[in-house]
Amino acid sequence: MTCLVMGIVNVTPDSFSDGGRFLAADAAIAHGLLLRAQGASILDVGGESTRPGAERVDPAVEQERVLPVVSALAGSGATVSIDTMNSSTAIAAVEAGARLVNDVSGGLSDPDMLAAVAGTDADIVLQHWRGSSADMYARAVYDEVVTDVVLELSSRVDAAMAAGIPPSRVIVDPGIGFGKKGAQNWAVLHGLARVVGMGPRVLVGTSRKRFLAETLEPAGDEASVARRDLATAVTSVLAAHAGVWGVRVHDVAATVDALKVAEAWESGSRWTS
Ligand code: PMM
Repeated sequence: MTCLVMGIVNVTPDSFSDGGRFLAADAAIAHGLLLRAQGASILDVGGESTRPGAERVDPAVEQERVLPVVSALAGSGATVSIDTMNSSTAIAAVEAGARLVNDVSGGLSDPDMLAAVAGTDADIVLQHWRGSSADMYARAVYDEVVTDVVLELSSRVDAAMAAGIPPSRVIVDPGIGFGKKGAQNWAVLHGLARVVGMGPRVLVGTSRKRFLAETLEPAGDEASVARRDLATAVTSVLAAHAGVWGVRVHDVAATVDALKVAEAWESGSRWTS
């Protein structure tokens, strides 16, 4: 069971989880370096919030936020991913040293995204997505959620191939919390092995998301960040057990510890006296 940890470096004033604390480039860079020291294999830098109801950000503003952070972190030797739905930002970030493009819309938001990434040697994360954050819950209607997610992701992998990106450069992500309500997220996680069975590497992001808080507390109450981080460490271990390639988290230290414990548990089967 090996599973990479992708640490989240949000450079937005309105991210629901860091509340803009890392808006300044210097603070974001310092945060990224800390996450790397804690064991993150990849740093995911984003300049546009995707929380439900968030407004879109102009690509120029997005680039102003993320490019100094991408180039400093890549320059320090970190593997950097750029979390963007804009092809211009993706290309500028790859030029600044990013090795992965993480598109939560799976290439659907910007019609130029797949062709743009095809022209680089970056990998691409194609996330399951059914529309922009403003109204994503209106589209949370599924026949059978795992089957629908697998089929819709497969069509995005096909679109990437048609644009010239080989499957070896593709990572798929079931998009926890994107166009999915509470129990639908648990259904997808329960069926994660079927997403892994598609073939490409799989990334999963449960970190601090609302469906975790809903499970921890009776409706209406807000679970603390610390409790969401503990819950995230548990879901990340279970995702690793289901065979995912990576987990995207805020609290890297907690998830790295949890994965180490799970690995020690598994390697017990190799113990001989
Ligand atoms: N979730 C968020 C943002 N980007 N990218 C991928 N690949 N998968 C996710 O689940 C994902 C993502 C939203 O969370 P944040 O606002 O806390 O970063």
